[in-house]
Amino acid sequence: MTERTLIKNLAAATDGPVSVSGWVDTVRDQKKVQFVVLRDESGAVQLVHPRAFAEDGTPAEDALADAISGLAQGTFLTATGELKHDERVKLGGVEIKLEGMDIAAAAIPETPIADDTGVDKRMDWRFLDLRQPKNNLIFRIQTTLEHAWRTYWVENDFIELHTPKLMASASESKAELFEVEYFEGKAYLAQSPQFFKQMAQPAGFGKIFEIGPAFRADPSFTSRHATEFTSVDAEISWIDSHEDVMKLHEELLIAGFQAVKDKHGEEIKALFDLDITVPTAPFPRIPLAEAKQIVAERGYTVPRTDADMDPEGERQIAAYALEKYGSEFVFLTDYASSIRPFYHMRHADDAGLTNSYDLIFNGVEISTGAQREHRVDVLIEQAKDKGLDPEELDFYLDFFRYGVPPHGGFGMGLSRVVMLMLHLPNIREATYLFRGPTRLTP
Ligand code: AMO
Repeated sequence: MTERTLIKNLAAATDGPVSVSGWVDTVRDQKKVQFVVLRDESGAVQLVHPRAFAEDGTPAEDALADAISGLAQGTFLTATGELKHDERVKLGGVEIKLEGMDIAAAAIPETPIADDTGVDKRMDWRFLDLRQPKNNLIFRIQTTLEHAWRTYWVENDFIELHTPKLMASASESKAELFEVEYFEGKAYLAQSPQFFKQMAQPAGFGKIFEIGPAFRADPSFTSRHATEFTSVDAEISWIDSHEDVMKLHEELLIAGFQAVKDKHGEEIKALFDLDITVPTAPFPRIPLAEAKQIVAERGYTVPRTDADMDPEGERQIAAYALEKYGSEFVFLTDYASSIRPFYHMRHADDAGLTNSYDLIFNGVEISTGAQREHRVDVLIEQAKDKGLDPEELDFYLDFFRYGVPPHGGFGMGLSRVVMLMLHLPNIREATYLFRGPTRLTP
């Protein structure tokens, strides 16, 4: 493979022969000198070529000049020449005096998207959109985040799972379920690895994690929902309560944010004008009922008392946590059993509340976690309470019939974390290829 210099590293390189590869951004074809701005995934640089003239001042044969004149925006080429630092050059303080070009792939002259193109059309042309260094950085940050999480898990003796995404029944509520034809019968796309990550507990795995796809047939068009998303899940045994799950969650997020700040802090500042704040534990914990009161005192009433926080409620409680505790993260705890799934453990002294939480980051829910009900008789009652038929859940209930440690865990949307970390306006920006009710391509 050819060694190549990333454009962002040119400023720190010494003057002399250099070779860079990238896409043509603009060509300024002047009478005496030609300029080409070349971009790669890390930045842009100016290439310059003074045209050749005969002694009498008439243009001389100049194959390189002809090639430059014929360049279309988006053409991918390798340029060789002499790197020169020059403070007067606005673009990075360097330029390359061009000596040769090797065109790998010429582009069609009309580029379908420009800087001001709307997000939907940009998604149509996602590969062009992703060429932007800012967009490239989003996915390098995501890589660092996932790597830091895996490192944390491996160092803490977790086992990585890959649970099946084709299922015989729903894994969350029956709403939002994708049904697919499966030979003579039907299958369903996994909405979360919930049942199978719990199964790893009676299997004796103890601590597990998974980063994998989840599917929700959610018809809504919001800035935070996708029909397919990457779910980051963990499940641990031998817990006393959901407090142990929240502690794990905090440690994991701190490790991830620290790694992102260390590796990309400067680039994030330069491209997003943002300082990454590494959170500190403990994150504030506020019971949901109290959070609703706090929000009401701030002048916003969540429409229904028996419901989850709505988006405005989440924004308000996040603003409160930031003002009062200086924290971008806040756990909302003790959700009512009426709005939680049957498998959440209920309070010993108040069956109306669960040992569960949602984690809000910069005003949006990024995760749900809970201690699970592991006593099979209680679990069956809770399922019935939710109108579920225990017979349909028999495969799941079996996990609890042969000795299961008390356990709990959480599920977290990867793109939501990235979106909120970088203050992106929409989950589509933080998803490589977004899937929504009207988007199945590219
Ligand atoms: P929940 O349904 O709250 O909990 O999902 C967990 C997290 O997954 C993300 N998420 C989504 N992201 C994008 N688009 C969607 N349509 C979408 N739906 C959910 C969110 C959310 O907080 N099994 C439980 C978790 C557990 O208890 O372990 C579950 O799936 O960030």
